[in-house]
Amino acid sequence: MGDRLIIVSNRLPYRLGRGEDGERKLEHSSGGLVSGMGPLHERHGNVWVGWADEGGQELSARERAEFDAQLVAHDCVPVHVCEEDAHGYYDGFSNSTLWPLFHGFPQYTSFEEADWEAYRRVNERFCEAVLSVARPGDTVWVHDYHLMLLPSLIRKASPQTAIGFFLHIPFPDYETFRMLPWRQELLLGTLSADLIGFHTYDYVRHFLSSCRRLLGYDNHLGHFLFEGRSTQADAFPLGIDYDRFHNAALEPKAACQIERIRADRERPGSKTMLSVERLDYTKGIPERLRAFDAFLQRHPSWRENVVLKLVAVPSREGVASYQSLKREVDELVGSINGRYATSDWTPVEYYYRSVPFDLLTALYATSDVMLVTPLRDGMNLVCKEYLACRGDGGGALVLSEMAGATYELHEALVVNPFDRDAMVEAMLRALEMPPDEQRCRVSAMQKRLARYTAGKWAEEFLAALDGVLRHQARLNAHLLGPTSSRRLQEAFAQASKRLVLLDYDGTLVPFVDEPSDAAPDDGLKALIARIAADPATTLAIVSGRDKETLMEWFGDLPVGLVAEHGLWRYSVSQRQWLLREPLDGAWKDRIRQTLLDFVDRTPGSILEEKDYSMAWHYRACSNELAERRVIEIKSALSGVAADMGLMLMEGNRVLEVKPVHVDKGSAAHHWFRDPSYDFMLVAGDDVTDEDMFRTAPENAWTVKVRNEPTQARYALKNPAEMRSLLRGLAEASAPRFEGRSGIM
Ligand code: ADQ
Repeated sequence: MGDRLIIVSNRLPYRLGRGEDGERKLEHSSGGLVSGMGPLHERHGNVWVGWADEGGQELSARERAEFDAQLVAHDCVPVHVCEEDAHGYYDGFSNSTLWPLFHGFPQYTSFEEADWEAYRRVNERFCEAVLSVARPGDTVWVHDYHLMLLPSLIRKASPQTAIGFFLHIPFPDYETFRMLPWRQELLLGTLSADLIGFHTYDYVRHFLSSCRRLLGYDNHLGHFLFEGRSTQADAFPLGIDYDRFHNAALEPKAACQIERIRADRERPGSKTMLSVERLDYTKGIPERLRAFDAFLQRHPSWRENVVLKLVAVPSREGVASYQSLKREVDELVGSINGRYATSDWTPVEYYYRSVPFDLLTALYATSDVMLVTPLRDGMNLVCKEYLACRGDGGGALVLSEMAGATYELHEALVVNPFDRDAMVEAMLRALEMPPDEQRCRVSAMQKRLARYTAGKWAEEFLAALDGVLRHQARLNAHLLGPTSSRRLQEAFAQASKRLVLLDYDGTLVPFVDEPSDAAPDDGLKALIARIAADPATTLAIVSGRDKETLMEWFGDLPVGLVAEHGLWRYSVSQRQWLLREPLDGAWKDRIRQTLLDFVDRTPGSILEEKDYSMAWHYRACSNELAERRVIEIKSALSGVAADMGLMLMEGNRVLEVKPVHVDKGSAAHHWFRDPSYDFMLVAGDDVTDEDMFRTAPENAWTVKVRNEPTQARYALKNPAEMRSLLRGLAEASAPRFEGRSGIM
């Protein structure tokens, strides 16, 4: 990984504010992203690219230039976007399409082509800004849903750049995500990153499932190959700057606020419940207010003895759903206060504004109960900040199970925010929680938060990115580049007797959902014919397919054929299929019904029956279901298989039952044992081809057509690259007969 980090997010860590004297000045923005990335940004040379937030102030051209200059002096690169695009990109696609849909609010989601176009254009503007400062060796870390196209734009312009992407909001399940008309573009946009981070493993799972179902990309423990590059998706739960919050309550400024808040309490001994957030429909504010209403209704003894302080920062006021939420909250607060307030008690104290840091920490430190009950929240930092401010180890946290933070904070009182009874119950438990229990729960959570801070989160993400880059470098060391390809072709041209063994599916043609749709095209056949036509070359297709299919496809060419992973070999000279060893296929009757039952129960799967093997294909099935079924089939058949000398072999989205000892390696041995070959090329793409790679003589050119760990000496990225290699061999081959053309 490079030495310099370029952080990219929608907003910069500074915005334009006004000092006490009314003068314009840069202000630090707050929030988790800034506290996580802040220390990294301050490291020498690092820069932050983002949208320049003018804080709603009208600026002249000269004032804007001054603002820019100030930002640049703080190692920021401002991105300027015209007003129309800014509206379509920010209020439109980011906050009226992605935000509601990703949080599971399809009813608030708009699908406007013009917004999407603005989003694309603004992502391109960000790309230009990144490229204007990027130098070779830099690492770019892109943040959040506003910039999901940016990784692929940067990758296209600068293929070698290390790119990380982190999504701060939930990634929805496939059923929700697939509603987006631009779903594939968004997935492809992020997949060009080397590492894709989410707050929780659930979001990782959802993302991987969408990649599989919408793009057909499989993964292995979150690793997958995208355009020949290894990419990883993983969970990194964001923390907070724990010490900053923990120490804040001890600062004189906050201590003074704390004193004031305590003195202002309407009644000695009364308690405070607090909620703090942006005014957003995902945060569950109306639901919380209704629960509080029900609480006061059911527990009259708490009337006049508890106050709910509701602190909501104005947010996205340009979006209609936020305007109606504001009205709803105003009305609910009015109705509760109207119903229960007395001359010296107001049940809900509502502050519709951002509060300064010292007041915020003082509120945290003095509130008996913190209510964090979003309907959906990627992580939620407020609950973590509250805990960090409890220097006394007291307080009680009511936390929604829909927040990503719940996974780390299970000592909280965890509630379903949609369940009003459960919310009322949790409020009561929190208010009545004995001090010992409070301390026990809070200190357990504090220990975890103090360890996994925002800084640690950033470090771990960058270390994981470094790990992915090292993994790629190891894999790429195997790639058959131009120099080794040339050497391979020279060795081929100079050899007097050559062997070329080629797997078919995934090696010569890409995978398709229906196995029978993968017939060779004319170009491929012409290419194989030309290589095989040279009398000095023996070419064989070594496949898992049945012999009838191979005969139909290649029977008219002078090529050797191996079917069913080595069970059958077609002898060109004898013009007949030879069975590798005498076998009995009676076992198929014993397991056929079991496999057919699995086909019925697994939509999209098919059973292929060959002479001495049976293959259950699940390429067109949902990933989760297929994974589960593979385990079930293995356990259903393991006993029978052992009794009958069979093995269960997993290939590329296929589970095959076949006799033990029959594999492509032993089939290829028929040629490998002949010492007169002075050139051997063996190519394949999946686990069954590894048997050939393992048994091939040391000097053979073994090539895996997938850039992943292998026994082969070299790797190519895809069948297209394999064809291009074969084209080179065809040109070096001596044609046996003239007049063939159309080599592709
Ligand atoms: P948000 O939806 O903004 O963030 P959250 O994580 O709670 O939610 O962060 C809010 C931040 O704003 C906190 O640092 C809080 O202190 C501050 N804040 C809230 N109300 C305030 C007020 N009235 N005055 C001053 N400050 C206030 C998104 C995702 C989250 C995810 C974060 C970080 O929606 O799920 O946790 O990004 O990844």
